[in-house]
Amino acid sequence: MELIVATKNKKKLQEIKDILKYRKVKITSLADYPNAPRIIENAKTFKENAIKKAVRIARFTKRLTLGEDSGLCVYALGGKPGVYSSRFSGKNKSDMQNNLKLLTMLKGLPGNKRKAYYACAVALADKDGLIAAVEGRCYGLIGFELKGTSGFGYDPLFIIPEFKKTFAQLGERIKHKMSHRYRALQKAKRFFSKYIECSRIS
Ligand code: ITT
Repeated sequence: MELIVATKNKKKLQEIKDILKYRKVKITSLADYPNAPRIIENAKTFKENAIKKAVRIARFTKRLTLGEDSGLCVYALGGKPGVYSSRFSGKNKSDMQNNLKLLTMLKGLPGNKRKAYYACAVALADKDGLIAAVEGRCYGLIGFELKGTSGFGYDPLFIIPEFKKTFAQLGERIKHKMSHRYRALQKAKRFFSKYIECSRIS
């Protein structure tokens, strides 16, 4: 059995593999399908983008596909960077540049005004269309400086209040048990298991 993860982000792919822990499922990604169509992420919600990724790639490959769209939403910025998280400081800019832009925009804001959440939408589709779409969130605070080296994206700034540490300091063992991606994938797993069960029966 193969599951394509419709992503080009290697760190996101690794997190998905680590969280799903499927031993009998071969997890591939867009790196294995260089001719797959480019998905333009122009929807207003994470869920719509995730559905678009899953449905388009499943239609092209005729295989079970997982689409994932995620990002950071900061209350003081009206939910920004949101669906624009990966290109917050412009196209082809680095995670570091995105983090520095965020710090600049939040300059002068006290700790209690730095509330934020990570959101993750996961969609499953096969050649016949969408199977399910689910979402997960993880709440935290944006720090005053970058801390830690683990993870990717905004992890050096994203503080989990109960630990008073960023995801980048906490490391993957803790992140993968409480992240937005973990929560969305836990919900998606139910649909995935049912799908496998039905494919075995038919
Ligand atoms: P694909 O579209 O190819 O999957 P991408 O990196 O562009 O790759 P998204 O459009 O879903 O993926 O944008 C996700 C961005 O949100 C990501 O690049 C980070 O900036 C941020 N992000 C999402 N999840 C994160 C996490 O777990 N830790 C840190 N930053 C995260």
